[in-house]
Amino acid sequence: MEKNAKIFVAGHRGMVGSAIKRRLEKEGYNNIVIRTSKELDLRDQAAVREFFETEKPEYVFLAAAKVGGIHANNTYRAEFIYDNITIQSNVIHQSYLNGVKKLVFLGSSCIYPKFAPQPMKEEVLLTGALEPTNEPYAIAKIAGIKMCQAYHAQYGCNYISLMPTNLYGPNDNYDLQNAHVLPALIRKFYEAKVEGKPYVEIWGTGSPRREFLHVDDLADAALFLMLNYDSPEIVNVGTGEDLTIRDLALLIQKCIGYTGELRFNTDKPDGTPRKLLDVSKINNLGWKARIGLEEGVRAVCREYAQQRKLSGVEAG
Ligand code: GFB
Repeated sequence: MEKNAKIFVAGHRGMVGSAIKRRLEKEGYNNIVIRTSKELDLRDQAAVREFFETEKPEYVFLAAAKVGGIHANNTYRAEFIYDNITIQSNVIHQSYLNGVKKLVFLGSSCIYPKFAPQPMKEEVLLTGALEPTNEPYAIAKIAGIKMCQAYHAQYGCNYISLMPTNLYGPNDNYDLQNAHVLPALIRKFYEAKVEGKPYVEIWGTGSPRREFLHVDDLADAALFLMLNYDSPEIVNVGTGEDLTIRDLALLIQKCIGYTGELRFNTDKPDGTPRKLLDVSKINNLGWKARIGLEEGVRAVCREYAQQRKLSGVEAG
């Protein structure tokens, strides 16, 4: 990929797309094409066709998607399947028709069966039933993987798929209902501290285990694979380490400096009991995550506090 190659980062305003764009710019790529969703609705087949025919990008990072935490996935089930299938179908098909040299598709660790053996190897895909709360999203992502593989098999397209674990970092969504657990808890602890609330509500039992990867590491992996990996077989991207939601809450509590109580609301769903990726494949290719969870969470807490324009919430 030449430094002046035309690269389309789809979803550049989201957490993943913005991290990929930052990473590309840092490496000196100087011909990045972007469109806001207002300028180009990726669900609109005709608009996507016109965009590809006009712009003719050479490389594509497909980071545009409808995403959210356990509540959003479970509530907006139709939007999660429709938006994601439509966006990825339009972008992948137009990439093929317009001679894109290589495309990176972003999946998710929720594509694997709910009770897959841990840590989850790439081979466990489609060996069991999915977690019901995010089945529509997972089915859409599985369709994206299969589409990339089908276009490789029939047309020889170099479209690769990576499966990130749960992500966090700059430009995350902090909506209390629809966010993922890590940003939601940062906000809850932050507001509880500022408002002097005696407790913070944590959804579920606190016992599910999750793995968290900083989005800058994911962007690094996406570029690494764009440059070094040419197979339609999926690749996991994670740290290889997980922790319970309770321990994540304790870490965030410490970073925010909140001294109140943690209360677990077991009326809320736990979701998958454990979701840890086996990352030996990407490690053997020569890539490893670099940002430790505590370091990453401290940075995000600090950034969140700054954004709220309030001082005094220094990490630690
Ligand atoms: O991050 P999260 O929403 O998604 O929730 P998943 C992870 C765990 O944290 C669940 C608990 O056990 C939640 O019950 N949790 C505790 C909370 N407090 C909170 C809170 O305030 N907000 C949220 N959101 N959770 C998603 C999938 O699953 O993971 C998506 O739905 C996607 O499809 C994403 O794959 C990465 O890890 O359970």
